[in-house]
Amino acid sequence: MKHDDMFADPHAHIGAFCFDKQVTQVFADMIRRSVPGYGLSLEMLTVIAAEYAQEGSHIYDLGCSLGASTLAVRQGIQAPSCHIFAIDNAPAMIEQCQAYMDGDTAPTPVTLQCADIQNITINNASIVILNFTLQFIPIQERQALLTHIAGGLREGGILVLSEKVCFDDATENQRNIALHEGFKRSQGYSDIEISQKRQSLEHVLIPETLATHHQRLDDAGFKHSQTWFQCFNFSSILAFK
Ligand code: GEK
Repeated sequence: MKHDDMFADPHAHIGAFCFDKQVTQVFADMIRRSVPGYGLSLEMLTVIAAEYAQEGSHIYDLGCSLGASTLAVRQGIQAPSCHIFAIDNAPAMIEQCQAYMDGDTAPTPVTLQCADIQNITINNASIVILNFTLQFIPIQERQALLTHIAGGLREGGILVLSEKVCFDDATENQRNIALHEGFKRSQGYSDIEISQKRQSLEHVLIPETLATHHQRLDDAGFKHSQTWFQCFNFSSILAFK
């Protein structure tokens, strides 16, 4: 795993964050040291897959990056004749992801697709995963995507939605941002790395409140949604069709 030092030196100009080759090379280290609870989200995907993957159904990992969530669900699936579709629109991610899939021997077949998750077919699904991906979709396009996902899920199917979140109350919001930055410092990031990364993500990763997410899931046609994980300003929701 290559160490993430992308923002370690002072940059004259901070460009908008994008998922290019340089990010792909350090991504496994970056996400683990930046997202509190990321490892737990993967462990629980294995548990969730054992519980919710239905026989003969499709499982979608939307914004799969290097396939960590795909490998976690693949390990957990007990139901026969499932098929996983892992999709990302970053070519460098898909290329590296393919190499990881080739090295994994779990039986459920995986098809990788380099595509925008807003333009894909979703059908016959028992599990759809958005593990820290919706936050990169423009806010005004999020409802259509979730409605499309709900439409492609079987009865009894679920969506796992993990996101960075914000809070309506400014003090609570600031407190959680400070705690998240404390987490990053504990993982070895310096103040300059934290501040340059924050600038780079400013108009790229747009968090919303948990209440906004739950309301949108209701509007999309999910019967019920439950926050199953929260650590500071990172959360994961299970939504039930
Ligand atoms: C994990 N889920 O390790 N279409 C397809 N992919 C997209 C789009 C889009 N419109 N927008 C962003 N992405 C992974 C981690 S990372 C989270 C997900 C993060 C992709 C983008 O290329 C990137 O690979 C991924 O979504 C987000 O469990 O970096 O915080």
